[in-house]
Amino acid sequence: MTKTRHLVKHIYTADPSAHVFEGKIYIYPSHDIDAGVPEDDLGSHFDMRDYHVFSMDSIDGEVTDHGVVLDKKDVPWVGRQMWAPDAAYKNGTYYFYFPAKDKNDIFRIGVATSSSPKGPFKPQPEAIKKSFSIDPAVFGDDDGEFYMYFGGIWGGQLQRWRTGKFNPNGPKPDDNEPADNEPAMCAKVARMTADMLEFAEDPRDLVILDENGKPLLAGDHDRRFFEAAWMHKYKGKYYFSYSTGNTHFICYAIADNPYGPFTYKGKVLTPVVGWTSHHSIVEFKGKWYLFHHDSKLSGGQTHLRSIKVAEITYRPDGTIETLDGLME
Ligand code: FUB
Repeated sequence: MTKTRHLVKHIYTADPSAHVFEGKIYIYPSHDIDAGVPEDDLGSHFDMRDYHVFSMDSIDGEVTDHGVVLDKKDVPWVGRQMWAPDAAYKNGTYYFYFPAKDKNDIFRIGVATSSSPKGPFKPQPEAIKKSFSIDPAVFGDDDGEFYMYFGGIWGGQLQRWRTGKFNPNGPKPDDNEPADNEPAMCAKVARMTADMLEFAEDPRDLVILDENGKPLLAGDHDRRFFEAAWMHKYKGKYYFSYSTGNTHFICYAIADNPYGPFTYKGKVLTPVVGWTSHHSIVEFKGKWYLFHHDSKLSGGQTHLRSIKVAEITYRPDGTIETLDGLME
């Protein structure tokens, strides 16, 4: 493989969540479209309406498009903007998790099921109770428990939930953010119920500490969580990776358990072409890969992105070598 390659060229795709199911790589991305909505800091231009699933037998191999697996018109609670999804497998069923704005324009997270990793997926009639914000990543631990990691600030509305209730007001998308010298807002984590359809507990804060054991500050834009949560396990440690949003890095932090606290460790990926950066990390046939996206194929248009893959390397101490977002 060259250092990186675009995987899908016939439609625009973003936010790839990759998993190994039935011996193949399955990718669950957003399906970017040009809906003609002007760009703003709330991400209104990301007005996606459905999802496709892709698979490949080998990392260099052909990518198969399995077509539309879930459409906005089939989900009764959804108003608009179907954003970054993920999938999980348990006991013969595949679960597809997706964020979307409800009819009140509040982001919620829904779930749909299928007997095949290819879908199509049948949605639950309601969003997951107590779900909010965006970018679900569902991680299955070795003991059989599953956890959802989620959240995203500005367009993802996390800052509007700081009191525990949704605050719809404010002239700017970021006006409920903490001050620069206050602890940064946290991603959220919740254990899933045995049937995978609900949260088994109220979502908790996923705290990221700096090298001195202090929570990262809201003003630390190069390191604090913004969106695009992902969890993987490597040599018994929990790796939480995420996007820093307005500084465009993919960073990671490590913990000894799925709830943390996590300690910041470094960058996985430097900025790509385009505003957003979003990823997943997965092991396949003994090697580790970063699935991500950029806007190169659309000439840099923020809302028209294309998914990619690149190999990642762990150093002997478990840290990850930083990849260049502009690599070819
Ligand atoms: O694709 C829409 C949003 O852009 C995602 O939910 C974010 O993570 C960012 O990639």
